[in-house]
Amino acid sequence: MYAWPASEVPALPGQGRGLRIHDTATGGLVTLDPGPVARIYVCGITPYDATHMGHAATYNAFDLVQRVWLDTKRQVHYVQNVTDVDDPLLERAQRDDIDWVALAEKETALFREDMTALRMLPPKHYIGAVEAIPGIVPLVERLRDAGAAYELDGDIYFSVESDPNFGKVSNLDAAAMRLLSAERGGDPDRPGKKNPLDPMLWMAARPGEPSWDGGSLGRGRPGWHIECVAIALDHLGMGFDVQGGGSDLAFPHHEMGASHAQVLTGEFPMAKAYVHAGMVALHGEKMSKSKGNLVFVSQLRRDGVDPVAIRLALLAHHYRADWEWTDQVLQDAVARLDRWRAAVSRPDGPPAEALVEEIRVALGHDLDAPAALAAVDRWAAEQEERGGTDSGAPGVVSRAVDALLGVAL
Ligand code: 5CA
Ligand code: ZN
Repeated sequence: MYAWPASEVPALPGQGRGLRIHDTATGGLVTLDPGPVARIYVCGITPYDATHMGHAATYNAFDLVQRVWLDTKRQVHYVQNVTDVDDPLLERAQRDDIDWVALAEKETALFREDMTALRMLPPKHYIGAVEAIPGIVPLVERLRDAGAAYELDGDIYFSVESDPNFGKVSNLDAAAMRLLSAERGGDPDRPGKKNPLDPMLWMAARPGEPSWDGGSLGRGRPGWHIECVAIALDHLGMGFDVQGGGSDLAFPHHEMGASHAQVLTGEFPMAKAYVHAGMVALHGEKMSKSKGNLVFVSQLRRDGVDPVAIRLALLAHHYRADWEWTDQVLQDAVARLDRWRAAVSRPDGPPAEALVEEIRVALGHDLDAPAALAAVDRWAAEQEERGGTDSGAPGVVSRAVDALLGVAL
């Protein structure tokens, strides 16, 4: 499917820096050394409700990854999916008595608008689960033929025991995995499974639910994890640089995806770094579509909030931190945006080369956006207090925050 329009990324003077980033699988910082074309897969939305600040924060993190790479003159090959058929989507459509396709299309369209307004760089390939089905079916058949999948009342499950590296992405103990499996779309209590954690690869058609021709699998629809594996392997191949998502995707989603890919290709890991963003909360609880404690990007936009201020509010938190959305967070961002806009509209200022370097260093070190914002704050404060004589500096600052932080002043 089509994605959304790209905003311009200005080229900056000087030299971009490489990226060190936290990898959940190894539990520490890794130095990524992509070739001339960096490859990144970011898990997309399940489009049954509007984009909330948690989604926006997660996509902001992976937008920064790309901006750091673009600054090193690399190309970025970015792939994102849309889980446009899955249980929560079908349940919401039924609850609201609307067609599930119409619901998915409406919310995906709104997501595109939100991403455009927030200046998030679009993926090169934006792929829906439904359109990926012809590529998913042969993968499930291969897993089954390799003895890594089995049938249970017509449904096909992946056997986690077929993967010697199972567990190496999330590094959790069995009890934690079981708990999270039940919370996040798994069915550990279903009788007849070989291992309670085994995830579904292909769900046989249910009455009243959409289904597709699955060849030798019979009619049905794809499981969640194989969806992302099929799309990632098709468009990026094995061993790409980053798989990204919120921390709630480490297990089971990214763990199971790595497992499927391991059995399919004999290789581990599917991604060189598994990068996870922290969870944004509202009123003390993780913002989630299922709980309904949400602040929507589109609602803020309708209320007249400048999307650039929303972006600054996201950037004020380190991507790996769990944090709480409050009115104060937004007010602080609006005030910072005013200060920055005033600063870059003055005719001159202190030289900006050191600031550009500081932003690069901050982002290169595990995407430390708060440190980057603090550096811009200091430049603006110095300009206000002591002025400056460099007439090129405000323009350089403006281009740097645009290119590296996606902030248009
Ligand atoms: N379609 C799947 C991924 S293949 C999915 O998880 N969709 S989602 O709509 O539920 O979430 C989209 C992205 O937003 C995921 O990366 C998820 O981890 C992230 N996310 C969801 N809630 C929050 C939150 N409260 N804070 C931060 N990120 C969140
Ligand atoms: Zn995914």
